[in-house]
Amino acid sequence: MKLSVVVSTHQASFEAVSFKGRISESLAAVAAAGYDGAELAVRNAAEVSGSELTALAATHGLGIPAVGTGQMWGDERLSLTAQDESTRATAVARVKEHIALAAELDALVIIGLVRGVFPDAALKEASWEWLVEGLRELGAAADAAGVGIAIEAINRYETAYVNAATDGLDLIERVGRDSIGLLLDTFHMNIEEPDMAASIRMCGDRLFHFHVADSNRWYPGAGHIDFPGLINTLVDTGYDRWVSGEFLPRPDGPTSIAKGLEYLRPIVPR
Ligand code: LER
Ligand code: MN
Repeated sequence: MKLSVVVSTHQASFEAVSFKGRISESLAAVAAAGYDGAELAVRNAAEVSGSELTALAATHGLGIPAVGTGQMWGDERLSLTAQDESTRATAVARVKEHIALAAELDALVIIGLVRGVFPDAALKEASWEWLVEGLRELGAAADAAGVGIAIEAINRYETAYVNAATDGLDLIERVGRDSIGLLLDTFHMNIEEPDMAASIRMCGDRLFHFHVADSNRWYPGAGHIDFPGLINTLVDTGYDRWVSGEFLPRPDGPTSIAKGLEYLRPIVPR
């Protein structure tokens, strides 16, 4: 398994990223800290260059496991379940640009809050249909581009769509596309999963990506999640993808990534 942390290519309202903007300096800091890669949070794929990012990551010897899309929701309120049809179409079109970027970077695309948050009660069924339709269209584009999509299970206080692993597996089955798998995030799992290790096992090879933050969303080791047990479970299930730190930059970005790696490196097999 390889270790990465999340950095944002631009300023963003989402807090749990290690660095924002000044991507060249951010990647240099992640590499200097000893990580294998940097996951990129990208609001608008049209504002970054895949070839420049590939070259920059290579300069620092870093892989890019995944490209996040959540800032489209966080900063522009674009979502796959927006009531307004043209907003949904824009969200799908913009995620397709992420898919093209991810193809250049050899990365996954993450579907987090771009799915939307809380539907109006009267629109609940329609909203789920919109979500399935949007994901089918994105899944087809991802299949054609040879890119994987990881749908993230996110806790109930942030969204009503897909809070736990079972919800994610149900949705994936409904969408019916091979390119789509799940992203589990220990911060959300600690709130939603009845048994975190059992949920990892339940996902099996549908688990495409793994976010780590401790119970307080600080770096792993700063709270009470049993990371050694969860990492052992990942190993047992044959997971050999990335473990990506998505935690608050506290007390500051450099300290958090250093402490996170100091804790994770001895327990995550290379
Ligand atoms: C994004 O990966 C995440 O975990 C969510 O909490 C975004 O709001
Ligand atoms: Mn996450």
